[in-house]
Amino acid sequence: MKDHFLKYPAGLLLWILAACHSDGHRGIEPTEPGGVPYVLAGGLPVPTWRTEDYSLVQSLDGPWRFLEDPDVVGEARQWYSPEIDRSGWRTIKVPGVWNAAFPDLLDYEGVGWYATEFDVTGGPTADEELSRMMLRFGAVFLRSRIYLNGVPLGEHEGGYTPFHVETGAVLRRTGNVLVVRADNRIGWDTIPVDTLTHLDKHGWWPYGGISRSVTLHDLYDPWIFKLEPAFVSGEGRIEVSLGLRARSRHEDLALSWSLEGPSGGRLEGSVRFSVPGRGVHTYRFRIDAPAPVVWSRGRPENLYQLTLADPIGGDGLAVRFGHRTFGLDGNKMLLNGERDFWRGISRHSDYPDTGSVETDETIAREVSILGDLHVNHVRPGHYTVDPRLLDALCDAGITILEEVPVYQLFIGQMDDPDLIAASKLQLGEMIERDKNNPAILAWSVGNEYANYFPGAATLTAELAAEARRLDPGRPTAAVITNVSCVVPVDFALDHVDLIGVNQYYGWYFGALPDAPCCMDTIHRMHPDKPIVATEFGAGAVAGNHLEGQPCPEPLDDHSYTEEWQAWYLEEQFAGLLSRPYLSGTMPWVLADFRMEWNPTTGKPHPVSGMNLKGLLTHDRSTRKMAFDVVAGIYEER
Ligand code: GCB
Repeated sequence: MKDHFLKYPAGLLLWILAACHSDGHRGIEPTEPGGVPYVLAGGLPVPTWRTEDYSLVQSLDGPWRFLEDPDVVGEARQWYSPEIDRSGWRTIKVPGVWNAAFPDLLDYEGVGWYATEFDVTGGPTADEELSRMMLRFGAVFLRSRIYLNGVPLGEHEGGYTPFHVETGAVLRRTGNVLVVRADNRIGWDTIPVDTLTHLDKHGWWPYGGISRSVTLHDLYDPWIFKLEPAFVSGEGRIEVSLGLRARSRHEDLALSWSLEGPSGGRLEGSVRFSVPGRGVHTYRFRIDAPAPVVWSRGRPENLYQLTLADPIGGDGLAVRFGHRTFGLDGNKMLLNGERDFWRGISRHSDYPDTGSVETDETIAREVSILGDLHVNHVRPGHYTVDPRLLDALCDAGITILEEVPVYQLFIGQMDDPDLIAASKLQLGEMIERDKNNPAILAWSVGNEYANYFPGAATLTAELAAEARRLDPGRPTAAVITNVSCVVPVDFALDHVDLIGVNQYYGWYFGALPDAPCCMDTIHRMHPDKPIVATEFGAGAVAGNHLEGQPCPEPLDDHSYTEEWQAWYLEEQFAGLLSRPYLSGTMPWVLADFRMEWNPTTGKPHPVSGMNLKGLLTHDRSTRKMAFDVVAGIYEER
């Protein structure tokens, strides 16, 4: 933040001029209620993902204690109590999920308890101010209850989005015992849901427990939870939306900001504002800057950083953002004004040793593999992924379709008001966290829910409306199965801007040449909406080859050989790419991953509990033949 250097003379001049024109103490406008939307989760507003965070006091990651609770006796036996003897508990590294950490718990679906002890090593010096602290959990799958020093602090549902609990007077300077009760049972009433298609079996591994970092924060008064800068339609003007949560009234606070541009230029200023009292308050202010340097896949370094000093003198809160346009023109997508085609891939956060936990290494390796595959776009999961992965994708110039885990909901689920509310909350938590990332092009409101039943209309309309309320500039998407190609009925797609179609012709059903016809049907139903082939693929066991047979093998079309998978994908691409209206192809899937039902085609599935449609093996060490096929097609486009 302190760097001032300017690399480019032209950029320097513009920034100096702009700095001269920006009035140092511009007023800040409180907005009407609802003027800047936000989401409340567990009583606290969901904060923006940040690159620097003045509120951070300490990380609580590291070795914790863990005990599984198959008989659900932990509460009755007070396992949350600081006095409990935990010498018999296992040790787990947090972030860490039990199914990956302990081989004997690979299949365990139930309750697990995590515990750690800590002293407060920073934050306010006065003991009475300790009560203003907050614990942040990056993600805990799926339902969690938080206890501090034996006192329940809060609960959260949703395994992929962060949540926060205030410590109140329970926090002590030393000898704190933090206990997390996590429950990874997916039910009819959770999001993701237990699906009717595969009762009790899930489409990806329900890795249970603490899967992202745990941190302790000092909630200053006021606490800045939201910082969203955006260039106004390509002009130099930046509108900044700000959200504060206050515990008291403040008159005439000064908030200083600094803005760093991609050319190394820097602007500074400050705004004054008053906080009318306790509660959540939102504001808007303006920064005059030179016209934006556009973020694009080719120029991913074109990012800005806006830093706010904490009004009472912390280290600063900084967010990255970038300017690009992504618009729809009939059935075409336009990125920065040019026709966009997603040379894409879908993937899961799933690794043999860490399960769903991303580390710096898994993220760096994944982004480098995506580069080798020549993709320009990714659907990173059927769920909200680690924000560090999204930042890394942004830095690599790979755009993103981020999805909420509204997965295969059926009648009775799609119209369940509680499930709609839970889906909406998870969608809101995702959008509020990630909105500043310019690589995210659209929000997907769900995958393969039963769009051919009327209940899909309300679900889709409500989710799309929530996405638009929070982020009016970004298109919404829904991903459907090929059922609507067979029976051209749909109740969802009218409510979203973009359509994703998953089809497995020639693998699960039907004949491969029918794949593009399926797209044609959806195109006829929605000629003015962009359509992306969001999933298609076939399984192969790495190292399994066709011996002495012509390829494709004449009779047996499901041999799980690398040749057959490669041939299948070539044929799919040939058919799909012949359709000029199509806006993208995203084979399923980057790497093999654990799933609970066997994605079988009628033949015995060669590796139980593993989806073998990966272009790479689960550990990413081996590339199947299909990897080069896809890389070759994408390199040429
Ligand atoms: C799908 C699902 C995806 C599955 C895939 C498969 O349609 O969206 O979650 O993993 O098919 O391989 O069956």
